[in-house]
Amino acid sequence: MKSRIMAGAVTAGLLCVGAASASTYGIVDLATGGDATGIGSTIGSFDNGAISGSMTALTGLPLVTPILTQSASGVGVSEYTGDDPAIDGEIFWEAIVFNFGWTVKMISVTIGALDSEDDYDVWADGSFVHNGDTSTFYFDDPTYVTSFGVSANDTFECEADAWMCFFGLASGGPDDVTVKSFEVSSVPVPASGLLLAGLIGGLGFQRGRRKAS
Ligand SMILES: [Ca+2]
Ligand SMILES: [Ca+2]
Ligand SMILES: [Ca+2]
Ligand SMILES: [Ca+2]
Repeated sequence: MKSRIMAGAVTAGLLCVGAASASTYGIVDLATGGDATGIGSTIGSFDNGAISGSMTALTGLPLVTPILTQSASGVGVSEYTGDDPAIDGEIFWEAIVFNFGWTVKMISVTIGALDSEDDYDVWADGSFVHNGDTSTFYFDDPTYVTSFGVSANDTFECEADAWMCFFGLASGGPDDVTVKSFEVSSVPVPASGLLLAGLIGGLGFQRGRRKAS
């Protein structure tokens, strides 16, 4: 009876530790007035009070230093004066990479300025994970990263009717999207470590009791 009460107390303690460590870093808002700074530079930063990191504007256009842009729809990339301020795929791809500096668990990324012909690619630690055209993409659970990115690469297309596009009867254009927000969660490594230590301790405790009886 005494051992059962003790086991219960140990379990309750571990559950408390687990709950505390599983806190979320929440949503990082990249729209104007949100959590982003350094707009107008190649490398900016984000900080929502729970998590911070850097964001870098990239382009496939050679010999160009792209900069971060921002609107109510989120952050984008500008390759040169007059370029579409969104992450666009005109001639060369553009992308933004968000770097945390340590491992987080990705929940989702929400895309802004999404039109009918827009699609975007999502990257996790430099590897392609998704091509999509929905406003919010949910990562596979679990997806652990130190960085993720969003890119666009279609130059010109008329998805609905290619022949109408050819004769100028339908409009097409490059992918052009923004990153409006993303959500990340902490990685519960410390809790798992404590849980493991607790289990090992618990096994030792049981073994000790069995020997005594
Ligand atoms: Ca652009
Ligand atoms: Ca461009
Ligand atoms: Ca497209
Ligand atoms: Ca668009």
